[in-house]
Amino acid sequence: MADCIFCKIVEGSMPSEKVYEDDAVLAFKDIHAQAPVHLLVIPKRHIPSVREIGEEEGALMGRIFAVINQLAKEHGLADRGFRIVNNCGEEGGQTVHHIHFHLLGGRALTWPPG
Ligand code: D5M
Repeated sequence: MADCIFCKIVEGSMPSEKVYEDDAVLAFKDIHAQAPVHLLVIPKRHIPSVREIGEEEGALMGRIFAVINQLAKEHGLADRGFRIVNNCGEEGGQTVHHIHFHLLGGRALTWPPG
């Protein structure tokens, strides 16, 4: 999508600090890090939110979670624990409308969220 900043990151027309890439999935550092490790894992294909996820996206979602698991291990989070966050829609706090999963860790995270 032309006006989507994450599509621009996928295309390479907007810079990012990439930490993982394959044919379908990209991961990069969140520009407003909320924890020592704060990565965003996205499908390269533009999907606006979880509301557009169906059975057909099962393999893609499996790949995304396998990538999250790999990144958690690589960043020393597997033993310590970590959090995966998806914000969906206006009241869910979603600000970028290209589905993304936050991987947060490296400190003790509090609950509940605001
Ligand atoms: O989270 C959207 C997240 O995207 C938020 O934590 C900031 C991050 N963001 C926005 N623009 C960029 C760029 N250009 N690089 C890296 N990270 C970025 P949400 O769940 O939609 O609230």
